[in-house]
Amino acid sequence: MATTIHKMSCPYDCPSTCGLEAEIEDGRLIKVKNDKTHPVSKNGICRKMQHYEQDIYSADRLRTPLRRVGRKGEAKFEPISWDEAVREITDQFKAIIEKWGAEAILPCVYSGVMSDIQRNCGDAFFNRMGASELVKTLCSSAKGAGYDAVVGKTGCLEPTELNDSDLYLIWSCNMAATRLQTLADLQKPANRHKKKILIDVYPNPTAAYCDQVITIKAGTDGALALSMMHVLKNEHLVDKSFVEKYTSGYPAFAETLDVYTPEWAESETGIPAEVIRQLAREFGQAKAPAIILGSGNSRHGNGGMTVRLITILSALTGAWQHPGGGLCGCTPIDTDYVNKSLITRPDFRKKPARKININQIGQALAMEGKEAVRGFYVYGCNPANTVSDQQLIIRGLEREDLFTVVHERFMTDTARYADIVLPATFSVEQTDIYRAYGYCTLSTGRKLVDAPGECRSNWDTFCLLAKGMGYADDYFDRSENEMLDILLSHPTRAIAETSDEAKETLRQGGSIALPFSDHLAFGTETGKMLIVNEKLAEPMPHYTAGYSGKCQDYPLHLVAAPSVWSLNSTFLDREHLMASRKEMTLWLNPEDAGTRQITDGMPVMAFNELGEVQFTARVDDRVAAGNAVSEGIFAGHQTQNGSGFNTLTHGRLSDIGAATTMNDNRVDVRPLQRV
Ligand SMILES: Nc1nc2c(c(=O)[nH]1)N[C@H]1C(S)=C(S)[C@@H](COP(=O)(O)OP(=O)(O)OC[C@H]3O[C@@H](n4cnc5c(=O)[nH]c(N)nc54)[C@H](O)[C@@H]3O)O[C@H]1N2
Ligand SMILES: Nc1nc2c(c(=O)[nH]1)N[C@H]1C(S)=C(S)[C@@H](COP(=O)(O)OP(=O)(O)OC[C@H]3O[C@@H](n4cnc5c(=O)[nH]c(N)nc54)[C@H](O)[C@@H]3O)O[C@H]1N2
Ligand code: SF4
Ligand SMILES: [Mo]
Repeated sequence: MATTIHKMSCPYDCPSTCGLEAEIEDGRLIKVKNDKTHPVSKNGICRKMQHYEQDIYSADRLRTPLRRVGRKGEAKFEPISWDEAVREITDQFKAIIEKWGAEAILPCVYSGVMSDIQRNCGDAFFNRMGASELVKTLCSSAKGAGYDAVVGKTGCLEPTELNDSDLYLIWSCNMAATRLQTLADLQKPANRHKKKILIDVYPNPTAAYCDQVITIKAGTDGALALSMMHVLKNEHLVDKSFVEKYTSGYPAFAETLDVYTPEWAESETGIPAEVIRQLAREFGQAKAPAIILGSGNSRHGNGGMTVRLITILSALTGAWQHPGGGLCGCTPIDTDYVNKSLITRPDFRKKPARKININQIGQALAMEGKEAVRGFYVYGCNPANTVSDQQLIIRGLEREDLFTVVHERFMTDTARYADIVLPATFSVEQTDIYRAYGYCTLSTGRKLVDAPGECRSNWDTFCLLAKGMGYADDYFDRSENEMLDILLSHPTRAIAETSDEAKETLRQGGSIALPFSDHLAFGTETGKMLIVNEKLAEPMPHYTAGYSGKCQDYPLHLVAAPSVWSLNSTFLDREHLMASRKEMTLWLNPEDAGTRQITDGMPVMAFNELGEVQFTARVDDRVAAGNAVSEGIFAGHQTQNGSGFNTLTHGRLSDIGAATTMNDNRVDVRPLQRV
């Protein structure tokens, strides 16, 4: 049988959106390799995607629609046909709408699939229905809001531009997991001698590639940024002409900096004042220092303010005017490439509906009476593992009067509670458009293989459900191929301006490189970087504590970090990756461990007012005192006491951006055995 090779994109929630080559033989995906012509993945892809075919042909994959026959959560189901499934779902939805109104139905989607058509097509269906609207801020919207508050719609550094930087501050980012290709670039001979400093709450795996590791008390990064700016000001390292020309508000801000001495910051951050001074000097003396900013420190009650302060810091020395200088890690693209409203169809919604923040679905599922959610439709998301307030979510999913549909590829912890499970497709079995969020690339991929069994894409499923609901709009008659053609033939201005060759690549399936941004063309109303932003409730940036800083009812600050071996709750089916990831561990500082008689490798219980979660202790003197850090998300059966990390996290929102604050919770820890 002849093998054919096709270009595709990684569909997952990862800043790289690697270009891949799929080897197809006899209608099956045999192998996935990196696309050597792709600007991001030319040198390789991560271990997770190297055996994509193992997921696609996994024996654990869902292959038919299922109806619940056991108790909720028991995962006892019987196979049914799509006709039966669609009838049952639409009958239930119609009955709920009739009795309680459409807002009693809540969709739940996040980032299981990141391509635009499959991720967003459900919005059209639920807009048409008039269902409750999900506010989708589970990831990094505080970071986006903090960055935008200073520079508006201005693209940050594209990682390729980091080749021109002369100092790297890798701040709250585990590049070894989330920006692998860029980390490889930083190791190239031309960049190897440039100093790399990691600022994190624990020595994450990127520490091995850094010259200096500074660990900080979680949630206090704003204090570090302010005291660095204090030093820059006092030691005349602020570029006055840059600040005057490109920013507004500095004189008033500068006056506030006097109190933020390194000694003050030492007491907040736990970093010795001398280390802060030295860091500020190195940063101030570099010509083109780059801050590579991850999302970790934005997932706090003060996350938006922290990112505002770091964005301002990145500019005060004038770095933004030099190639390679500035901030990398927010979105490098300052314009829209996909006309998303053609997919989401806001015009289908006849009147505004109530909004429910995804971080608070636990609370939403607990509402009673007229307010109660009666229908819950989950796709591309696994809230029973990935969303805060896990035990409250599970109690909600257990409600007998909640009708739950889960469209999934595997029997996830969320799917176990469904009344109806629908089997979903993988990226090679569907057509879509993919815009990277960490690089300047745009790609398309047409369906390459048929899905096994009766799996259907999100698009096809919503079209079927729409018919069942009696929605006659043309939208729901289209195929996903036609939807892609529509997107490409109603291009945004940015796509219209690309070359004919690029347009053809997108029509056929493949990747195009997009232009980098002009980092000095600030997308704010005044065209200047806003050090003081009068539109915000707090115009003057200053130090604020997060939830855990304000209320220290438990002694340790709990933080979630990404695992190299998984991607949120994706890849949990892959035995080899799971064997490397091992069990759930909790990193602790020796002092915090010692006072509790905890030693390295010991089973421990972390607890707070929300519940208890068992971990294996990992004691390391590089973890900042007061922090307790755990990598990765684990399914219930992979945990040690049945409870996952998010059992311990509240659904509280960030200061701006209404984002998750899952890194901003307090716990205590006790040993489960004697020394
Ligand atoms: N403890 C802890 N919690 C976290 C995080 C953490 O680091 N630690 N990270 C947070 C962050 S940053 C994020 S973005 C969220 C992500 O959380 P989620 O949005 O829940 O994303 P995933 O867990 O990656 O994937 C969810 C499911 O989508 C399914 N899926 C994939 N493709 C498709 C498709 O085409 N159709 C359908 N119907 N389903 C599909 C997958 O099988 C998977 O089970 O988690 C957050 N939660
Ligand atoms: N292998 C792998 N890749 C992934 C993911 C994954 O789970 N695994 N998740 C994907 C997703 S959804 C996203 S959003 C991106 C995220 O990718 P990035 O935005 O680049 O961020 P992360 O690499 O997740 O970095 C989070 C880091 O922040 C640290 N941190 C947490 N709180 C603080 C704090 O208060 N101060 C400081 N200084 N550091 C803090 C954590 O310890 C962790 O090392 O990665 C994506 N790629
Ligand atoms: S998960 Fe990230 S690094 Fe791995 S192939 Fe996908 S985009 Fe690339
Ligand atoms: Mo994310």
